[in-house]
Amino acid sequence: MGSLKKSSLWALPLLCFFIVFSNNGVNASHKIFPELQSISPVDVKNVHRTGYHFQPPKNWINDPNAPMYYNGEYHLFYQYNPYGSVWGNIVWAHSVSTDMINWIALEPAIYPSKVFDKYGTWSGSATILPSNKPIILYTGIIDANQTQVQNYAIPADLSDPFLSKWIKPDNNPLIVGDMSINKTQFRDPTTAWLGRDGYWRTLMGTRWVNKGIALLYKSKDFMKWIKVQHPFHSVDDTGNWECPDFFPVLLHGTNGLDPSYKGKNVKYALKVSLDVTRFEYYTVGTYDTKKDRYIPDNTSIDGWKGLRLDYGNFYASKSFYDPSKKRRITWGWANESDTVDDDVKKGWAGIMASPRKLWLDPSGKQLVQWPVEELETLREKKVHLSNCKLNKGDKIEVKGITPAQADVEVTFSFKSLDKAEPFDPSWTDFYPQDVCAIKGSTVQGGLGPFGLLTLASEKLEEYTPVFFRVFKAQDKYKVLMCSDASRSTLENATTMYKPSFAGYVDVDLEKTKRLSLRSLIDHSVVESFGAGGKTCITSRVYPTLAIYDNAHLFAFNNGTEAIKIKTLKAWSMGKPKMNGLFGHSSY
Ligand code: DQQ
Repeated sequence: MGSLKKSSLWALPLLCFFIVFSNNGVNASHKIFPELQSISPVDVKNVHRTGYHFQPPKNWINDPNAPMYYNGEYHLFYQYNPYGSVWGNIVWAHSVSTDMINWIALEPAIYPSKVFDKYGTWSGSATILPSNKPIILYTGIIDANQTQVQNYAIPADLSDPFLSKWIKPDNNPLIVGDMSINKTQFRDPTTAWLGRDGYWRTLMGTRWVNKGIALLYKSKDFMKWIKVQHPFHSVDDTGNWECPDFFPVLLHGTNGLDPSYKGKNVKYALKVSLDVTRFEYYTVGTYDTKKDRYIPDNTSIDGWKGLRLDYGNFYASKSFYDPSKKRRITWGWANESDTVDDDVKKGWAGIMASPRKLWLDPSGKQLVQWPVEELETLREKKVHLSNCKLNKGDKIEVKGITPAQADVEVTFSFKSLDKAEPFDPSWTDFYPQDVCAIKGSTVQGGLGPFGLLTLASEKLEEYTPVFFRVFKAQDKYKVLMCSDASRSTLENATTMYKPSFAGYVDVDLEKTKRLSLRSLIDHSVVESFGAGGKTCITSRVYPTLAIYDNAHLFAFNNGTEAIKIKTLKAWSMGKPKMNGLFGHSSY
């Protein structure tokens, strides 16, 4: 970090209280590499494997499928290649947990075996029927052209606490696209919800030419489904919609809702994953139950420039209602940013981002996400800093924890907004990521850039900065949050995808003059939550020097306005049980 002065570093410990103590405590999918998809890894490279994020012992993973809570167990299914570390041979791997942190791997629940899914078992969702019976809707591929139909599966034995075996009855498929449907782009059924009229409803993602569409199907008995003629929602020029997710959110408070909730004081959110950009976006809006249509609010941009659950490596997310804690939780696939060759060499690819509780912001305009509280059980050794001043060019090292596997929560404050840089009006047409690429962490600013340098090597040959920068636009301040992978690794300097991910943060700085940031750092992932989870960014990075005990963590300021670290708490994170018990050896 060229412009950060080392000399000022030594003075910093005098300016703040530093306490150390221990409390014991984008890859794409569907791209087929026939020659690579069944190469079993000889050995699995550990250096970038995560310590506490969800991943199987080896091989490729993509979308989270049918997350659910049932009789005391959380279930997570996911798209998995049992034979290699690139996409292909996809089955539904299955893991169970009582806390969403420690996982036991079971045998795959759903895999190609019948005429209605012989060529693939793709993504889908779980619904808990009123008699407390789980049922899964998933997409089956029935031929080499990738023709898609919708199937169901049910547990073989409801008294098995793990629901380890699933049956695919012979009356499948339940839904076959009619003549009007593009049958090779017709997939990923949502969790179903029950309307006042006694009909179940589910959505599928599709496209017509370049119009992205969420198709609605209705059923009285969950077996016979009819297509509602008009799309539930569609948007021109967004391309194929994958993995739609539709759910109600309460206007007030952070509790979640069952998808069939019929009370008052709700809004709805529709999230879609865009095949073309490999990003997701969502809108907040209303659900016209009479017309069976979703209408986004005019405060939500409906298209590629819309709000994202995460502005980084995060795709095909799926949420579920957890009745045990009355919350809605979302899971997303944090895809790799390295190359296919690297994945083959690593012997694995793909992790899940942390499970996040999600709710509606009091403004009613956006969703907020925060790692589930259970994650805090992994917090071990702790460092606490308070009231540290960071002048322009200062940085302070956070010592005493394991920076390669950590959880950091920090609140920055400042006295004035006067030094905020002007926002160039031409940037209005840019994605925030483009602005971050221009205004990176080394580009000196007024109010910011300030934030954290994560997974940093001692001499900063490698680091992933997560930071804020405040701009003054015509009528308001604009806060940019970046998670910039451009200097994250010395490896593959030219070929690796090293994006400067970014999003804007909708906060009223004039009132508070502070900004908070939480980063979950885990060897090859930095998952960050700005302003209490209003803006989230996940970066996948592959340091070569900043690994294990050689990784460092710093807080920095590179703007002329002095910044104060009001408080910073950082923890070493422990290692949960991760899919090791029954392993995947038998398939
Ligand atoms: N991945 C699945 C599809 C889905 C896509 C196939 C999204 O069902 O549309 O592995 O990543």
